[in-house]
Amino acid sequence: MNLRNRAGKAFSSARECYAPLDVNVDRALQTLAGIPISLHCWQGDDVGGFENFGTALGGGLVATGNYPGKARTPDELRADLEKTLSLIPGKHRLNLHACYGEFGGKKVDRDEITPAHFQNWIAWARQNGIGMDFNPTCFSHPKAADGFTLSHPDRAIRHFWIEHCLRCREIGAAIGGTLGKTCVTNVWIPDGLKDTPADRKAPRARLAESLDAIFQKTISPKLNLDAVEPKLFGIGSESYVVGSHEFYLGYALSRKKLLTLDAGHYHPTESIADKISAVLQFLPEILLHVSRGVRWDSDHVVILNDDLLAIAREIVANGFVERVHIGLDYFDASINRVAAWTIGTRNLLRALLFALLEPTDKLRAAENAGDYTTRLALQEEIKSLPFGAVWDFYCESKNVPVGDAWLAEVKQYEKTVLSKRK
Ligand code: RNT
Ligand code: ZN
Repeated sequence: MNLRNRAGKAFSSARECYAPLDVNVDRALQTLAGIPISLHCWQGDDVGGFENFGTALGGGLVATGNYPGKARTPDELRADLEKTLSLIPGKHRLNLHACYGEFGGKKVDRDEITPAHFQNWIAWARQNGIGMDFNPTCFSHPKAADGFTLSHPDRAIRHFWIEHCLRCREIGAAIGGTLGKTCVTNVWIPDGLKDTPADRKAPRARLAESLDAIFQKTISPKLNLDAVEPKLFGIGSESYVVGSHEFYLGYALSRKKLLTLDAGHYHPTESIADKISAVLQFLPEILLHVSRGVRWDSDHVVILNDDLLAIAREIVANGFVERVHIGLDYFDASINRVAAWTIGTRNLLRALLFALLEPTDKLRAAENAGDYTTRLALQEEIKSLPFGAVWDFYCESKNVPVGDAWLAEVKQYEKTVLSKRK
């Protein structure tokens, strides 16, 4: 029996297992095919970018490891992304940071960037039929070296970053317009303190004012949507982060912005899964940075664990697929970077598929009847349904490698392409 027949046969018997639970497997696969994941460009080169300032990675972001073969140029990064996209079922998106512009060897400062510096990326996205998202880069820069940007006490420095962020929104609009797919531009800043501040209020007041200045210009939400990303603590900002969760929740609500929930930005036992249905009572849309926190690091490669399943489940079971923009955010320099992208994205899709195969109606009926015994019993039994067969069939039907077959392709790519980058 060939692979296609085998996957097809396993799939038909899997479909039969889900039928008594009233789970429509075909509809689940259709829905999954319509959910784009925004792939973060920064996994490809350890958040390096293509500027010419010679500044090291900053803002508390640390990429550990020195696995060979990282992308050194935009063309290499695009080639690696193409390889990755060929191993992942469905149509996805690219999430680009401003420091990945193409500046032709010139020093173009962050307050000087224009859509022209991103033309190649936009053209590439168009060729590949994918949408794009965007991010100001408010770190790895001399004007962010003391740990403050939009909340900096120095007005001139604040204005520099305001100008950068405003330009990023305009670039986002150019991206959205050219591709005909709305761009989400996400503002994250590293501002914070290692030790106990004497003044927690003033930096927050300055941040609110800076954000208002950035968002003063009206940009059509068809072209670009603005998002703001909170964090509770970071490396070097253990005692105080200006843009905390409460700060940005209040900001997003009062200014009608998207809130970005990063899975690695909360206390270790605090899950963003529970926040989704809470904030979506009051906000029309949100952005997720799907990541994995491990102790003090917020950015490990996403694995198929309970946290990830819970996030996917909350999006799907509550009917939030249209209101939640899903992006990835992690960087691991200790393993093959194409594999890191592939593993995390495939896992996120598998979590979404698992959620789409949940017998939600049955679970809710049990819950509404007060029959928590049935709810728990079903929640546990569905864990051993043949979900893997459905996933394999999906990969097969989208012409991407089934099971771990993608790994052989990555190893081959490493041998023929990545290992040549010295
Ligand atoms: C940092 C934030 C932010 C960055 C990227 C590179 O803690 O999560 O989203 O990871 O902008
Ligand atoms: Zn993030």
